[in-house]
Amino acid sequence: MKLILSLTSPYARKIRIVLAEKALPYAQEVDIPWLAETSVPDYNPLGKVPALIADDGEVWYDSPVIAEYLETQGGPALLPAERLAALPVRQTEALADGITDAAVAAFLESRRPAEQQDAASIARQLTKIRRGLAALEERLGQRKGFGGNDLNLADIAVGCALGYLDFRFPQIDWRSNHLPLASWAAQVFARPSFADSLPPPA
Ligand SMILES: N[C@@H](CCC(=O)N[C@@H](CS)C(=O)NCC(=O)O)C(=O)O
Repeated sequence: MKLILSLTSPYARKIRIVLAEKALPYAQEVDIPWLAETSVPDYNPLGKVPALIADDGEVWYDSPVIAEYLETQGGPALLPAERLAALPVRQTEALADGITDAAVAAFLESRRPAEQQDAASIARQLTKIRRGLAALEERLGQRKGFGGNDLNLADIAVGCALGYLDFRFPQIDWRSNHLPLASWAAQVFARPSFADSLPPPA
């Protein structure tokens, strides 16, 4: 298998962590989708990473679909096999990915020349992030993790969303406002799969 990725992509990080937790062998091809010379559209018409080239030549995107595919490839299960039981896990994944989407959108807007930035658009994305964090804390409740005792895809997606906030928006300081998420994250971030997939310094 070959993963087409950028090392700063939180969605690609999600898949790197899934591959590491499942101990599945794969090669990495770094390809920055924003560069003129990118080959990413050859794999994903949407021009986004991650994309996974399977051993049979099939190409999978986006990250939820890749995660579903990898579930068929062995290693510890990260999703319940029963479809209805998998839905809450996928719902938390969607919530976490949505926080990431809002953070990516706010970051891209903030990179535009100052006079072209839309402050209202950034504020709207930051509100989504705030609401999303509150919803995550509620979903975690008193549980040890989003998957109960065993790490699952929801834990991985949430960890990547929070890690992306640390990377691009340290000023949000989600730990101070969400102590249960902070203590959960301290455990999860210590796993080798998370520690080994940190984005390079900005
Ligand atoms: N929903 C997609 C999102 C992927 C995505 O937006 N990736 C970003 C990198 S963080 C990208 O490739 N952006 C390039 C673009 O939008 O043209 C997934 O979960 O894989």
